[in-house]
Amino acid sequence: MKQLTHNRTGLKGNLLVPGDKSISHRSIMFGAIANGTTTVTNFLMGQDCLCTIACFRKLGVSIEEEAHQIIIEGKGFEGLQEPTDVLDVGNSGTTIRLLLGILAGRPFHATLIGDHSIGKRPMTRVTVPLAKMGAKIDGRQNGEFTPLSIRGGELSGMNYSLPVASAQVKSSLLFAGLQGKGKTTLVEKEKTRDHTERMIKQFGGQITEDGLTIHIEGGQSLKGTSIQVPGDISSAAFFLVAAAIVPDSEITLKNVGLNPTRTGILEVLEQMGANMEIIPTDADSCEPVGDIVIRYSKLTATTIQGEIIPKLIDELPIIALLATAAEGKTIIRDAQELKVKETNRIDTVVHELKKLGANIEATEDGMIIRGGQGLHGANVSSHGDHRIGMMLAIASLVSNEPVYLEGEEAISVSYPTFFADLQQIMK
Ligand code: SPQ
Repeated sequence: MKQLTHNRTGLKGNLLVPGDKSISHRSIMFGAIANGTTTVTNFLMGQDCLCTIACFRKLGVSIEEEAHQIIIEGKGFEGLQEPTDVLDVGNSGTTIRLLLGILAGRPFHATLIGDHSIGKRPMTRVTVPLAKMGAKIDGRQNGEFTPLSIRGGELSGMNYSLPVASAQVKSSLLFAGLQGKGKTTLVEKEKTRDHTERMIKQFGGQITEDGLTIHIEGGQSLKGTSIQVPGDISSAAFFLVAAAIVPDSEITLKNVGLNPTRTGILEVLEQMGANMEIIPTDADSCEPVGDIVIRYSKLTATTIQGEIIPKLIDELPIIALLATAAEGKTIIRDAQELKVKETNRIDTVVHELKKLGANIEATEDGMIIRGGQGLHGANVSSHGDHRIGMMLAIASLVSNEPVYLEGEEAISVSYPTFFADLQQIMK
């Protein structure tokens, strides 16, 4: 159990949050399937992305770390080799779902496993459409859960409407579409993060987007490039909320990714009355980046629903904490996808914040939080979910008694330097 700091005032300073997790995963995957050398700077050395590196090494790809860069020697899709060992994705949903799309077109067999949490996350959302394109995939409970085994091969393009708003499903099918015969057309339910689409273009591929419809031609070959990974807005979110709710705070988060498919948290902070400035910077990146200055302020409740949900899906645990500090009733709707993340994030957020005295209730597709009452001490748990662990660490800053966190090691999945960064703004 880790004793967390409580009753803080005045968080101050500048922070450079680590590289974006979604973009880091994709940089390895595209580097591996492109022809030539790809260099990646500001790669996130979190457990999830290290699992992606380990899986691609097992597929025969040379991936080295040199002078703070990751260097990938890609030999095209054809360069991937049948692994002699199981591919272990650890805790990472992104790794397993996107990897399945890549392996779907490879003429060999692979077995994919993950940790206890991965074993509970639904996979037919990718395995069913990949099978339609021609891949042979099986797994526990008819391919719903790991361990999964896949034998890829010749794929055909297809027209497919995604039944869930999911960047992982979309990206998996785009990787398969790149290898398929003919054109693949995908229609998204709602716009989700578009890092895969941007990266296809950055690696010299062709993809067209028209509202929620995406077209990709099969048989394309990609060319290695250099990728600058921006800071992860999902990691920055914990400190944005910390500064917004801890009295007398002012912090600046530098070099944060500001891709509009990810900035829902900024829209919510603005709606709630946060004192914030966003300063776009001119970076050599295909993703928009900028600095964010945020200060403590009085906050008011809001309603979060509809098409903004995919733009802040991973931030909903920390937004729930934000709402405990806002005057009035915050309602979160349309967020049923939270139930199939590393934990059921509706249940774990409600359960843990209640222990700290929050007035919060779960609904079928979200949460209702009545804010403005303050938090007290308790023993809390991450339940092995990195985002729950970090949310609770930020909650402790505004609790009036000590908070003890069990399972803090889960945080290394996406933010291995989280506690050191928190210390830096508490000096
Ligand atoms: O990789 P993983 O475990 O699925 O990670 C999470 C997270 O909180 O870091 C979700 F649990 O982020 C997903 C995100 O929720 C990362 C992601 C991506 O990189 O494409 C997309 C989202 O998932 P989904 O299921 O909505 O596509």
